[in-house]
Amino acid sequence: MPADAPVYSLEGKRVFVAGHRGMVGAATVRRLAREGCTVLTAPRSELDLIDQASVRAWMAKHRPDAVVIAAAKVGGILANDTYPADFLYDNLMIEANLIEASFRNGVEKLLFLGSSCIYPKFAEQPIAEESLLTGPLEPTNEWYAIAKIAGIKLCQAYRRQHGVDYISAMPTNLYGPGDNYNLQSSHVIPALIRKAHEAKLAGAPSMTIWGTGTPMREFLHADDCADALVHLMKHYSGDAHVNVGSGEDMTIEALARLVMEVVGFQGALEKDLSKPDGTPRKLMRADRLRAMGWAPQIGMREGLENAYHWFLEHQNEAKL
Ligand code: GFB
Repeated sequence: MPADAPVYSLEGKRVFVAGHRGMVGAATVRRLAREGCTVLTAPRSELDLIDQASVRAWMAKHRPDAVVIAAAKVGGILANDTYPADFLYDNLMIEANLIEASFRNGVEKLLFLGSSCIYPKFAEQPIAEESLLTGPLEPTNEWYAIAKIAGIKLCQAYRRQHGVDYISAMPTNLYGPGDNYNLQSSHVIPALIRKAHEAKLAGAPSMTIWGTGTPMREFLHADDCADALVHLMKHYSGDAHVNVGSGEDMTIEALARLVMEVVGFQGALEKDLSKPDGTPRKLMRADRLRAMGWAPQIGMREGLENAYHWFLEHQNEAKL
C-alpha cells in the first residue's frame, strides 16, 4: 500500500478532541472543520479527565467514533522541573482513562499525542523514532517523558491485544495561538515574545533569556501540527509512534534575536545562568511522516509574527 494511501475516513464521523481549549486541541478543532466530521468537545465542568469514572461515563454517553488526545498537563522546562508529581501523575491518568474508556466504548481510531522529550538526553541527532528507550532521559522533564512513553506503550498494547487502530504522534516544541504566556510555566517562544514585548514597551536596555542560549530546539506552529495530526489519522495505522516536526532547529540565542526582530525590540540580550539549559538538542528525523506526503507550511518568521499578533490581541486572556 502506498505510504500516503488513505486508511481511515473522517467524513461523517464523530471525533472527540480531548483538550480542545489548549493550543494543540484548539488548532485540531479548527483543522477538523475541513473534514466533514462532527467534532465533540467537553468542558472540565462536564468531564474530569483525571477521574476514571467521569471519563467512562462521558465516553459511554457520547460514544465517539474517533478520539484525539490533545489533553495533557504541559509546561516549559522550569515547570517540569518544579512539579514532577503533577507532570507524571496527571498525564498518566489522562491518557490511561481516555485510552481505556475509548476501547471500552468501541472507539475505532485514536491518536495519542506525546512529545519530543521522550527521547534520550544524548540521542543521536536527528532523532529517529527507534531511539526511544535507548538511553537516560533529560532530568528536568523525565517525569512528563515517562508518562508520554507509557501512553505510546498503552496504545501499542491495546493494538496488539485487541486489534484497535490506536496511533501515537510525537510533536516537537510547539507554539502559536492559544499558547501559555505565564513566564514561570510557559515554553520558550511565548516567554521570549512576552519578554521582548514588555522590554520594548518599557524602553528597557535589555531582555534576559534563561541558560546559555546554546541549546538547540526545533519548533513547529500549532496549525502545522494539527494538520499533521489529521493527516496521520487519515493515512497512518501502525504501532510505531511517528515524529511530527519541521526538520530544522536553531539555537535559543538565534531564536531570541529573531523574536526581538519580529517584536521590534532593539535592546541587548542578557543570560540568566541560574536557569537550566535542559537537553542540548532534540531535532527529530521527519522522514517517516514526509514519506506519507506531509510537510509543514508555516516558516519560523511567519509563525512568530502570527504568535505575536495573537498575543497582542489576547493579552487579557493569555495566561499571564
Ligand atoms: O521551551 P522550554 O521551556 O522547554 O526551553 P524544553 C527550551 C530552551 O529555552 C531551554 C531556554 O534551554 C531554556 O533554558 N529558555 C531561554 C527559556 N529563555 C527561556 C524562557 O524565558 N522560558 C523558557 N521556558 N525557556 C520542554 C519539556 O523542554 O519541551 C516539556 O520540559 C515538553 O516537557 C516541551 O517536552 C516540548 O524544550 O527544554
